[in-house]
Amino acid sequence: MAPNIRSTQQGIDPMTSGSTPQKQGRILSGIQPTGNLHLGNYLGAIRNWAAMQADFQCLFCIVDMHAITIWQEPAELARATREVAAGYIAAGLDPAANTLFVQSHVPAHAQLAWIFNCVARIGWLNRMTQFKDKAGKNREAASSGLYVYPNLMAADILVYKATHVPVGEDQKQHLELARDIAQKFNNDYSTELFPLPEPVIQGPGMRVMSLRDGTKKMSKSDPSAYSRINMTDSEDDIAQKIRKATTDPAPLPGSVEGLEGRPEASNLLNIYAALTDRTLAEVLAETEGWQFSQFKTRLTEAAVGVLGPITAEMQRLMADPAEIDSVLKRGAESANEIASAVLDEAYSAVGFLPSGR
Ligand code: AQP
Repeated sequence: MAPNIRSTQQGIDPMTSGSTPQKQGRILSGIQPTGNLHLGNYLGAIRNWAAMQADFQCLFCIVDMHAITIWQEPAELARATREVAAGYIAAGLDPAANTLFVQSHVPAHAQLAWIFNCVARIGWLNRMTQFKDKAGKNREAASSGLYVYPNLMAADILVYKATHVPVGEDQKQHLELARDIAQKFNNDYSTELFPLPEPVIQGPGMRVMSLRDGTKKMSKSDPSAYSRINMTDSEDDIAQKIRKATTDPAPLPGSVEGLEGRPEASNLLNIYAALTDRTLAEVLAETEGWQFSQFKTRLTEAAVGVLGPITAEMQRLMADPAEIDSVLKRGAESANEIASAVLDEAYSAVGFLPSGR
């Protein structure tokens, strides 16, 4: 059933509110609006976040400020921001029960990030492998925002005093840095303002790989449209992309060991297992000895079965941008309420005079 996105987000704190069951902590998670949402974002992140809603107070952010650390066409950034919002809602993140918002709508992220630019050491940032990966060979030409990206990510988390952060493998180092920043801030300013956020393993730790190359992550920015299944793809698109997915000549093995050295087969079978909520071993028991053509038909059915209703709901939402914008406005109000109070505490700890606002 489509969530009721018209209900109002209240500016209450569900962790302390008497009318809400006690939550285990506060989660902050986000996706960059850098292109089309894909199956990797769904299976590796959004689906797992949906499962956490009952136990945690969740803030689901669309991190547009992170996105522009690499050039984004303005009109495309705006489109992708609404698409991520639609994807969140359509995949079951309930904006009535959680806070769903755009990062740039909450100025406290940037304000706290500036303080963190002055807390984090250059040596810490120099160790970040993602900067090296994303900057590529010509580091001098990378934006300075890309370099301090982890300080902004620390601010995203700590401005809500988030206790838990769902992270994929590639973000673990940044979360460690956020903990180091929290610790150094607390030490430098003799405060206990910031909790040290804990990583949460996202579901089964699913990493979806490219359909063209089983050793590369499925990614929004991969130039090949055939490398990924988008959450807005039609049934025909999905069928065609799976049909064209790279494979090898051997039939499917009956055991996990039999997938060694077969990254494409391994990826497709992992996707099938995730889509059908089974283990890899269970899936291999079903598909042992199959040719890829037979398996691809079954995989397509599973992908269409899971993504079809989500895609339809995303399309309905994207046809009404005003509805999305009003959800995001309510989310920003709620997020600003928490973030501005934490920012005030941080300003006071640093010795900034009250602004009288
Ligand atoms: N292929 C993937 N498999 C599993 N999880 C994935 N995630 C992304 N790709 C996969 C998870 O989605 C969340 C949001 O990621 P992001 O958009 O903020 O950044 P990203 O990881 O850099 O995603 P992309 O698609 O690769 O974007 P670009 O191409 O812009 O860099 C994270 O939780 C991530 O783990």
